[in-house]
Amino acid sequence: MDLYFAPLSCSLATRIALYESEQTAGFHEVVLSTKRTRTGADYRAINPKGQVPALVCDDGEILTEGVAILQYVADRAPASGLAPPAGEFARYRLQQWLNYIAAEVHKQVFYTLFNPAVPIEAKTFAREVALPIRFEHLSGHLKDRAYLVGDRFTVADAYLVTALNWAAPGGVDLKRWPVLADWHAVQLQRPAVARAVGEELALRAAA
Ligand SMILES: N[C@@H](CCC(=O)N[C@@H](CS)C(=O)NCC(=O)O)C(=O)O
Repeated sequence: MDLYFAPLSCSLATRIALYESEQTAGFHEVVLSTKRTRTGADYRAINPKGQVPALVCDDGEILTEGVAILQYVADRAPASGLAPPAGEFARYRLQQWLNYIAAEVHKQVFYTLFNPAVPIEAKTFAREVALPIRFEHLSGHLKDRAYLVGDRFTVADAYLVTALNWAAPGGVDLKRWPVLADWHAVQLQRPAVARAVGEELALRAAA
């Protein structure tokens, strides 16, 4: 497998899932502003959408969209528990959270905050209205749970820790939601998460 990623972007969740499940993969950094890899290759030849993550599977199939990639990676290593088995109700619960993080947190909030083309009024709405609603919802769910789904770390947690990393650079003080701040701090201590974040921080610093 080969993962196309950009440091500290949403593709970090897939790197975390790979490390959590001890799967090997090649890693190819994409410069999102030029849509080229670090080696100069045209990234749109891999993913015409120009977005990370993209996963080139061992049989050559190319999978895009983070929530699909995360489940694919999890299903290749069922013993990791990164996703409940397909067909069990818990799998739909996982998909519920993956979709919530993708659609409501990632796109509605952080895409709006980070995209320079978005008008200031929309950014203000995202920061002051949309974000608090979503963070309250997540806080309510996590206040008496260690993980989003069931009693072990899943790819939904990998995606959420990735999204919460964006709070500080997005000008959001996560301490306003102590449950989320504490949960995020705990997840950052997981060896696979610490390794993935540390490696991508180093890449970002070197760029
Ligand atoms: N729907 C895609 C969105 C992925 C996405 O937004 N990736 C961002 C990085 S977090 C990106 O590649 N942005 C560059 C762009 O949209 O051109 C998914 O869920 O995988």
